[in-house]
Amino acid sequence: MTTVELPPATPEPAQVPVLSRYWSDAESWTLPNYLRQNGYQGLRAALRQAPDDVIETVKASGLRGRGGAGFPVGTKWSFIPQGSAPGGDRPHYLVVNADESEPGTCKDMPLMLASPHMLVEGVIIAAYAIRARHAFIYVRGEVASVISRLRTAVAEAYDANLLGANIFGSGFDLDLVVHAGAGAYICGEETALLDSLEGRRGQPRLRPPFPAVAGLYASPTVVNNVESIASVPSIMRNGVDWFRSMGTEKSPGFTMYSLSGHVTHPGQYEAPLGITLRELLERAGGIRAGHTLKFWTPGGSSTPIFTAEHLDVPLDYEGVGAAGSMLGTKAIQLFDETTCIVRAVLRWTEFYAHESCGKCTPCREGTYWLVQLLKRLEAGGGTPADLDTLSEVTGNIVGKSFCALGDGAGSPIISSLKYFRDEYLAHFATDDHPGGCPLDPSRS
Ligand code: L3W
Ligand code: SF4
Repeated sequence: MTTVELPPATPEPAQVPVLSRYWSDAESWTLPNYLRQNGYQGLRAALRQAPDDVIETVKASGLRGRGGAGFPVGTKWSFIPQGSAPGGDRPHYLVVNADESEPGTCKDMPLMLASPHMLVEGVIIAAYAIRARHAFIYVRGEVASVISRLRTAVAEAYDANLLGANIFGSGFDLDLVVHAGAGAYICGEETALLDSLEGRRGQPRLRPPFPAVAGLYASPTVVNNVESIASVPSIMRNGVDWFRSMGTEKSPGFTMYSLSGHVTHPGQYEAPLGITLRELLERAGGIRAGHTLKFWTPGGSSTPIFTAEHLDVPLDYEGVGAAGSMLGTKAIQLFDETTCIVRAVLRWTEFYAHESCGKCTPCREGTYWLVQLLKRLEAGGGTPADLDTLSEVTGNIVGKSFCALGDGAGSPIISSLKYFRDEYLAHFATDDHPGGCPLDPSRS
């Protein structure tokens, strides 16, 4: 093992791309290439400061969690009890939530494939700040290529004394483990993830206590999303003002928007927070040729849908919230006029019913019955009373389930009834036709 020599840092413009800047470079994932991209300069800057100062910097940057909830990252780090505070004597842990599985969400996997060292560097900085000596990256188990890429990067980091004992001669020690999950969406819920990491079946725990107080092995634990942690090195390198010069006051910085579905060029689009879908579509070539936008999700299937009316909503936490949805994971799934809303909602609901962990009755039983109702409605066999039942069953899940999966399952249903009730009604059989999707040309 030899301690790595860092080349001189180069200035960075306050503009995107930051996270995805080197994604198309040959072998962007290797340590030598990452070092040429100002890699580990953020760590060096952090290690020159006291851990509490690093937390203050991240707090001042206003960086918000990119995993769905938008909780301020520095604030979460500051919850970790220190010194003589209750719990301050227990070991601290950092856990990266890389269990990306929300329908439409596909930003963390390419980030880890192309720039695994950006995440590893962020992990070391975050662990130093919260005084953790052990960190884990909990990765979705199905994505073998990502797991392998991460493990190679971690091995490179150990060889270069960027992990292990006395990192950069600072006296700070850190071990990092890449742990593969077993393919359950619920393990993306932070407390289910911790149960799974401890070797148990992944099911959500009661909160509070939040992980920051009692997390992994009942010890203070920070759980952060991949993109949140990967954003930290650039803040440490370039400073708070640099970060805040992008995005909005309450949602500062840059982020990854994932565009999928009926769009000309699907993919990852890095942009300052607050960009609109209209602007993103200009970059992505618009809705596929000859078609028009019908509905879309701003942040994955757990966030209430939007329609073409919402093209100019600022895609930041406040803007999307004020318009009646959530920014979530910024997974923008786009659907044109050929898509049956009932069929789309059924597909999402089948996903939630399949992934319901079964711990609480409203979600376990409710999602099953939602699927039965939606199947009947989609096939044209329902009656208007079924729409009331659909709303009632959904109302008995949302806000009454043990974790956010139940709320997420209700989002597409409630919002689709708000915007497309007439299309649900148009599925019912009449004297003129046997029912079914009105967009289906074979319906006589
Ligand atoms: C200490 C307090 N810590 C809150 C921490 C808490 C967590 C974070 C946010 O769900 C959302 C969900 C999905 N003391 C604290 C505290 N914290 N109060 O802050 O907590 P919370 O409860 O607001 O959200 P959450 O449980 O993290 C995340 C939505 O994201 N979502 C899900 C995407 C799924 C994926 C995936 O594919 N894996 O990302 C998309 O919209 O519905 O609402 O760390 O501990 N007083
Ligand atoms: Fe499990 Fe669903 Fe209840 Fe969450 S809401 S605890 S996923 S059954």
